[in-house]
Amino acid sequence: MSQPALYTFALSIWSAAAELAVAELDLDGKVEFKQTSLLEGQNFDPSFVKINKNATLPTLVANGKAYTNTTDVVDFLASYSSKKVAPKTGVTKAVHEDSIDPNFAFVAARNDAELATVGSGFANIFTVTRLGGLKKYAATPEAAPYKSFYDAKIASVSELAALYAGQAPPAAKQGFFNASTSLWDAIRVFYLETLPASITAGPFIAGAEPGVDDFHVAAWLAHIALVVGGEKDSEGLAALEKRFGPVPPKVAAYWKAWSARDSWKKVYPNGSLH
Ligand SMILES: N[C@@H](CCC(=O)N[C@@H](CS)C(=O)NCC(=O)O)C(=O)O
Ligand SMILES: *[C@@H]1O[C@H](CO)[C@@H](O)[C@H](O)[C@H]1NC(C)=O
Ligand SMILES: *[C@@H]1O[C@H](CO)[C@@H](O)[C@H](O)[C@H]1NC(C)=O
Ligand SMILES: *[C@@H]1O[C@H](CO)[C@@H](O)[C@H](O)[C@H]1NC(C)=O
Ligand SMILES: *[C@@H]1O[C@H](CO)[C@@H](O)[C@H](O)[C@H]1NC(C)=O
Repeated sequence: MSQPALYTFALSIWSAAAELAVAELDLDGKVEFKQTSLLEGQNFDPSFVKINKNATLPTLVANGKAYTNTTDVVDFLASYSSKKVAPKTGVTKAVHEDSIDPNFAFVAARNDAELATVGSGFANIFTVTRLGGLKKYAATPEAAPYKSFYDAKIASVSELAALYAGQAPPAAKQGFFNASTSLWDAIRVFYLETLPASITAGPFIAGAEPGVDDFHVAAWLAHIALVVGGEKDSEGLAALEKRFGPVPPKVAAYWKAWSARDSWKKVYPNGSLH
């Protein structure tokens, strides 16, 4: 029987949840990693869209069955491993709500000043390069069966590129600022209230050792820390404090417990958050 194939990318937020699961569940060497560069838009290769109609990472294929979202991928890994950890609770669902989408946080801007910063940085490069890959794949004959997916994706990524290029109509820009403001308001609530409330005995949500919820939440929190200015894990708590005020003690203990683990060091090499 062939190994499960796990499609990930080193800079992808949700791939990190699956990668933490692989490391924590002693599945290293038991899963075949297939690097898929989001930067180049490789996820838009029609052969991948055929596997996952939403073209997102992580994706896992085992015994001909595709697991196409992070929750299903991590649950598969947890059931595949002989090491047993605490199963997911409502926290996994909560951290995946669109209202606190960490991928949107990476590209969001609440005002002109933030738009100028984000629109001239890595988020812009990422938008332009993936749009290039997207258009290239969309033009191939193999893409024809998925035309509506490609059309919708090209429209939404082009809209972001236009915002960054200063070419979006004022109403679109204001709508983007509004959506970004709502996003950060919801992130603040999750980070300051939902997360600490979900940690009971600590340091992890599941207790002394990480469980399924923790793989998802760690990936989310690491990325939010990056977006608010913590490039390295050693700078994460200070960056979070600067944006949101004093770090809830349970969250500080959570961060320290995670960043000391071998799995974390593997997924965030050299402490570089993503
Ligand atoms: N709801 C999805 C979200 C996954 C997702 O957005 N993945 C990002 C990478 S972290 C992605 O593949 N984005 C590709 C794209 O938007 O084209 C899940 O839980 O798996
Ligand atoms: C694609 O995303 C939509 C919206 O999030 C979801 O309802 C649908 O189940 C996803 N499809 C797959 C194949 O993951
Ligand atoms: C993940 O995909 C499964 C199967 O398509 C679906 O039932 C589930 O609702 C999805 N979960 C999330 C969080 O999108
Ligand atoms: C943005 O939010 C403001 C204040 O809540 C509101 O007045 C305005 O209509 C919104 N604009 C758009 C385009 O969503
Ligand atoms: C680790 O980080 C340091 C400081 O940011 C950098 O100089 C070094 O090249 C990095 N090493 C690796 C292996 O990424």
